[in-house]
Amino acid sequence: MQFKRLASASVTRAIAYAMVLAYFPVPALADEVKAGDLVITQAWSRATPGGAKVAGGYLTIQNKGSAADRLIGGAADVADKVQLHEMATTNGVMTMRPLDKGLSIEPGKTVKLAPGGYHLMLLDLKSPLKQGDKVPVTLEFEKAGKVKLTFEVQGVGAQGPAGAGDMGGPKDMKKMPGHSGMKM
Ligand SMILES: [Cu+2]
Repeated sequence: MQFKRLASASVTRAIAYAMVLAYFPVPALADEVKAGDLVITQAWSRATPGGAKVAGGYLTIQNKGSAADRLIGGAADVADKVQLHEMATTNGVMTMRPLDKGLSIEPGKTVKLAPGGYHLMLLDLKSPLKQGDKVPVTLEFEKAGKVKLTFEVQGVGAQGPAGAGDMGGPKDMKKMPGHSGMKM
């Protein structure tokens, strides 16, 4: 029965390993940008199909300080404008609206801009985004000031940065009005 015991031990180990991986996904994007008390990671965007003139921008912002900061805007060479948006469901319909007052990053908190929620919107793209592109974007925070980042462009249907797996966002982005059909 020696073999059986060994086999089950290795299965147990494999399961434990898989669980560890599930809880601590290996970050595929090592780029970490620090600006004052803010740490920004996983900045990514999505390839634009056809002649789409808008693209979303997603990232994770951690505030390690003791005071709130606020993301108030951004700019990118590739786009005419960069806006901060919020996606919400109103009467069963997904809509989005610009956050005119910016987005507060409370001390000790991590704010995620992701499909289906807060996001940056790159408007009037000068050229389409292609998978693998690295798009420089400058964000502006009330306290941390201007912060330069690079958005790594993922595939058209990506729900998260490379290697991060399913981020739990809505499965069917194509049905969302606004992102594909928005004209501004
Ligand atoms: Cu938007």
